[in-house]
Amino acid sequence: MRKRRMFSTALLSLAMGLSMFSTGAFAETTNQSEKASVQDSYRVLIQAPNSEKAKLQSNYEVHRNFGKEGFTTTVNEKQYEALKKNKNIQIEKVEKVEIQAKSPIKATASPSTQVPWGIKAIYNDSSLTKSSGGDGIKVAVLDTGVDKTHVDLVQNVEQCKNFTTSSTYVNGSCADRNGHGTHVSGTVLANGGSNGQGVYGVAPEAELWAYKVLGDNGSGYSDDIAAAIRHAADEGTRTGSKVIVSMSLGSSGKDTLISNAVDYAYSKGVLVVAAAGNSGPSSNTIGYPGALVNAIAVAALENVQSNGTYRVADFSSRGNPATAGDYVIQERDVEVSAPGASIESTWPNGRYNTISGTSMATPHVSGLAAKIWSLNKSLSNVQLRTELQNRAKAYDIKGGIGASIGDDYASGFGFPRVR
Ligand SMILES: [Ca+2]
Ligand SMILES: [Ca+2]
Repeated sequence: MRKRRMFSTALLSLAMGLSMFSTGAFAETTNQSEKASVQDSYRVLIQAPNSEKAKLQSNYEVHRNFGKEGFTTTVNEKQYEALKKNKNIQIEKVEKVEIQAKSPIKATASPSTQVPWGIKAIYNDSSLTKSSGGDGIKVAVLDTGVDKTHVDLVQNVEQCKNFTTSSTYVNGSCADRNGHGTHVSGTVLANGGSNGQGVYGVAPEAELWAYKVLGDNGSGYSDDIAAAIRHAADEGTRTGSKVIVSMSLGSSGKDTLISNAVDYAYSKGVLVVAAAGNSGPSSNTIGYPGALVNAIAVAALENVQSNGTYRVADFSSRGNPATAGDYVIQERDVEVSAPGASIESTWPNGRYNTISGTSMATPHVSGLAAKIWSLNKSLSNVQLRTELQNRAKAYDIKGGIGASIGDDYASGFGFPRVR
């Protein structure tokens, strides 16, 4: 078995076919398809005419069925090469997607502060002692799962589902053996804990839908993510709820399944927030799904003042300079920025940790969106997005490489805040 590879902070190492799974995730892959060897397996999307489809599906176990968009399965190199020769079908590798965070520092039993700097910054209140708001808003965090018994989160966990192991999902299963999902969930809605000793997120009364779409190593497949996005939208419709999909993940490549799922969710009234990526500071390094027009791409700010404002972190992926400056969002534009460096939040086993990344910036915006929406439930997702943009314009970011007065390709419209 290939040894676990250490990730760089960025998603640049996403070369297709590289095996980046830890031992735990290997086991999951093996369960899904005994037919493919673990060493060189790919998740692929196959589109085929009905006659051909039946034959293929008897030979290759279907992982997910997307109807007209095709179906996904896991194949090895040899099978992949053979399928590529079949002129009757279209086959493409499914994009691998990763968390957008650097290595965590060190888990601790208690937080160094109950109100982390990012929460104070987004509230624009340096003496804030607790946060509030978000009641009734569902925040679907698509990530590595969550520690649903963490004292700071337990009251807010409403759904817990695993999309990585079956052709639908496993209800009640969202164990987080990575830490990333627990961390970003805490930034959205940690409530200080039932013991009153924990940390606060931005919107501590919002409800968490913990959708596990990434394995224990922080990597996952686009088909599972697309399925979870669609499920969040359908659950919003079924329950008559306002839903925010928060994705602290990304890849350098655009994926059709995720793009279509984001468009679907957006059309159903869901607000979609995603990390810009950690491949900065060069221009045009923004990752997907953040780069999609219907997703809000979030850049990361450091707790450092530069040029009179917070500073965009060097690692934060930049958008396209050619389409910046106009306060209009096109594909590959950064939309807003939020605290994403040295962020303290919840960690599995009731602990706390401090991490940096656009992964950490994203849940600040998702939490703010929940807080605003909870107070203005008549807003559509599009109106809520405009409100976030207007708040960002009110706090322009001018610090960091590529940041300047007005809409820029490093920070987007600026830093949206509570007030
Ligand atoms: Ca633009
Ligand atoms: Ca600016």
